[in-house]
Amino acid sequence: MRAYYYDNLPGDQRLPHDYIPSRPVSLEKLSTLGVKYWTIPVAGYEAEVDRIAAREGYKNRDTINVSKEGLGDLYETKIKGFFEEHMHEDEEIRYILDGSGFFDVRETPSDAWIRIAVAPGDLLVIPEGIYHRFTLDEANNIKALRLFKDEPKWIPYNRSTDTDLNPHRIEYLRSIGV
Ligand code: KMT
Ligand code: NI
Repeated sequence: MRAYYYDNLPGDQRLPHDYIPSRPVSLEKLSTLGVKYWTIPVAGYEAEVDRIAAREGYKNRDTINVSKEGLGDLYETKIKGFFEEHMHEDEEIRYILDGSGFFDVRETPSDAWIRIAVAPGDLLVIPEGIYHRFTLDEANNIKALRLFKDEPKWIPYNRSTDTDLNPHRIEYLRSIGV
């Protein structure tokens, strides 16, 4: 995992969009935004992921393959949807099994984008209520375990004046002390 401020320059979302020189973001900074992170070697990952899942109450899981092959006819629509700025009413928990990609999360109160480059072995928890988006990188492939607490709540609520008033958004801002 590597996190840095997104340069906001126009151009392909799959490019790194790293400032020159890069403006790195620390794990502590991510933690103040409620983003949690672990690294677990993919070889024999099951036991460690099970342990964290039990501790954190992640009862269910499935696998998602974001690639042309994995998504078929849904590919273009999904890729567009993932990159719309949105929030969820539950955590978004991803353990990367293969490939790579970028999760962008909004820093508050600056509203700057922080880009989190993920690779196999990364376990990332994006808190409920945070504004975020996802894109593949130029390799165009990622395979991830999606973990969830109870019923999957995958609904993306695209950012708007309505989401600013969503109770999960308000609770998120309270939780980070904003
Ligand atoms: C999501 O909800 O944005 C995704 O599942 C993206 C792909 S998982 C690496
Ligand atoms: Ni999401």
